[in-house]
Amino acid sequence: MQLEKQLQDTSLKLYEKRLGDLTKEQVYTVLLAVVKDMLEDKEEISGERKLYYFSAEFLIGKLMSNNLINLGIRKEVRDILAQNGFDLAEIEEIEAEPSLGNGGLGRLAACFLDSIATLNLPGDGVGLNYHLGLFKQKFENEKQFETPDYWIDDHSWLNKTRKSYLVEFKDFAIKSTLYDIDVVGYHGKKNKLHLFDIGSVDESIVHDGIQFDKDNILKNLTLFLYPDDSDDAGRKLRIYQQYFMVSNGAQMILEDLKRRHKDLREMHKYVAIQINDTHPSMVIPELIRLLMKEGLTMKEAIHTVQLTCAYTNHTILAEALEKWPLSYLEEVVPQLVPIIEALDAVAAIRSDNPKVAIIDNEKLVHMAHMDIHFGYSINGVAAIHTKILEETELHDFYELYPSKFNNKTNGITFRRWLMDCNEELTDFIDSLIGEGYKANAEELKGLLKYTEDKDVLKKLLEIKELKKEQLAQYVYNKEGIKLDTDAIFDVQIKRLHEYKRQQMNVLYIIYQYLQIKAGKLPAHPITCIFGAKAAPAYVIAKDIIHAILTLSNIINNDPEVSPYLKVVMVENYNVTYAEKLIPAADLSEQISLASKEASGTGNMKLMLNGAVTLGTDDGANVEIHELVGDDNIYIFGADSDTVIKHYENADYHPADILANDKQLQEVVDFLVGEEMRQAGDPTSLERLHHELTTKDWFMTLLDVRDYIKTKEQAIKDYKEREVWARKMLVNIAEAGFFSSDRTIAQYNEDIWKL
Ligand code: H2P
Repeated sequence: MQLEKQLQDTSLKLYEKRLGDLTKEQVYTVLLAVVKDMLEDKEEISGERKLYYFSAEFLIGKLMSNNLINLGIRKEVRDILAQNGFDLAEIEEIEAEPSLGNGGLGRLAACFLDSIATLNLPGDGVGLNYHLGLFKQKFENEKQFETPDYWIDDHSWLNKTRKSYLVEFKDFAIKSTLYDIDVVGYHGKKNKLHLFDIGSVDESIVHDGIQFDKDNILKNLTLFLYPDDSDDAGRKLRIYQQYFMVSNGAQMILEDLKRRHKDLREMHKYVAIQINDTHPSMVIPELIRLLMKEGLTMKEAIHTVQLTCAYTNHTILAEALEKWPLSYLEEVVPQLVPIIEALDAVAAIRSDNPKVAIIDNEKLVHMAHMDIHFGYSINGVAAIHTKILEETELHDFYELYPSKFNNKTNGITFRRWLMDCNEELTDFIDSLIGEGYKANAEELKGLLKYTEDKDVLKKLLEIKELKKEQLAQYVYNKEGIKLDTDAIFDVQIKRLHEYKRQQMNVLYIIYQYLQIKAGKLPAHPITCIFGAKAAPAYVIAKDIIHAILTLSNIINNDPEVSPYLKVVMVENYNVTYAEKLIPAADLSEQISLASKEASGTGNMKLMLNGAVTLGTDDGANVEIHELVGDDNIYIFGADSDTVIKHYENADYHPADILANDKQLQEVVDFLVGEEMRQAGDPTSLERLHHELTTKDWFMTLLDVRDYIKTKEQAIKDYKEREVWARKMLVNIAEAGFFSSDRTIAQYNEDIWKL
């Protein structure tokens, strides 16, 4: 009653009309205003010690439905809207998705914010408000093009605050503007996501896709996440962004401590800072600098900072472990240089091993090294990843600081990845085991008692069928492609990267296509669905997209093949699309080269929604495998020890494999055969072919045979519907471990101690 009145009053106030007479867009605006008011009234979570989660990305997704769930009013709102002639789902569609992240890293940060608030821990996010986000992906001529993602409109979740800080660079200073987004916990209080910005950003300087003048910092600073860093100007822009983020965050933290009359020498008693990947690493020297300005000696400043900061490593790929030339830092933030040099000197006293130096012989600053020396905790994001860090990648550091190392296996919030995106499954689970699992995810195990219950298994299949139909409708509206819901939905959705091996899936598709052409039909029709963005300057990743789209064109238009095989790559894959794809997936493709995928979180989301994993023993797949057992997962490929040895011995050569496997040679050569050249761009296809046959750095050909064999087995097994449904059930039941509530409880217990 109260809520209905609020909605009606707001409707009258904003539009001088009753709710029932508004357009859908107006209803959205009214609902947004009412929910924002409710959030405004929520109490903030407080405590002696507070966490600040610094991250370049927060891939928060649309917030309306999530906020309604966490406020506990979703059903009520749905009823009120229905009485007024509106469908809540349609209203929710209107919201623009914030474009503040790229892939797993940013989505993890978003899940963490949800869990931190839900566990009633005081913890805010600190990041930047990129006006045009990562980019919007467009497909033209079977290729990816990038355009600006204009996600901020007049009505958004951003609340402009009065907080502002002066950030000094070498040649100028900029005053920031702070926007906050309220983050409400499930039936709980709230924290905030702080997004810093500047008033002078000018979207009109962007032309020809996402080109812009990289030197014009006042106009470009918060335009894009991850601006192209293939030239000097781009790399410096990233330093400008990173420093802007951490200096604002650090100033805000110190301001708060002073307001609370705390002794800055004891900052660590009141503050924990989690450095998410290396992008926020400059927070360490910046805090030291600011504390010295407040009168601390360098020794005192270093002491408290290193008890405040903790670092999470998300990848062992060298490209993501940032190393900035000292000369760039001198040009952008010279005030940090003496501090970084002093830290390097302290590190050199602790160890004379050049491999752990902060500044190396080529005058490159290793940001991760600074984090490890001057942070009190370093964690990996899945058991195998942390083990590889300790034993291989960061072994020298592990010897130096064994007790700083710890593992925190990633997690996902079930509010978004089950309750929000799959209400049908949620309701069904509620009916079987009650709602306790929503607060204590381990209770999902209660589902295991139904593994022999035919009715339950049947109902699970029905829900999957329904979600597949919903997805098919959505894909048809967006992409104009008709999906056959009887086919297996085989889903690979993640950032495009060679180590994630979308190209191996491409080879499978070619293999299957040639089989069908030769009259050998698959055991069951299969639809291969991809969603992925490639970094704009990553040429081979774009070639892989081109190969997928070209294949999709050939196969979907071939009446001989398309009844058995279909290929779809959805445009502009994002959180919203993930929420449609994940509940509808049958097979979850997690096929990275073992040792390379730190954890993965899509694997957890898909499992929770009853998809069965087809994957390598990599990242969190290893833990999924342990939980569900051999019968409920399809594992293939070389293990991480074997892969690491191949790299050490430099003895992997794709040509050797091809020389001994004529059929595989034929599959690979199809990429540059007549059909593909006719339908696609020969230059791009040849480049990919050349890469695969001469280099294949991520060992696609090493695993592809086993991959094909295992996938064929999965397709066969899928036909045994009840047996398959049991696999689905076990996966859902064992997913509880992957709740980000568990992950965050562990972070708090071992690292933050809030
Ligand atoms: C990265 C890792 C994933 C990990 C995620 C969160 C960088 O995400 O590669 O293995 O799960 O961080 O820890 P992504 O590749 O999706 O951008």
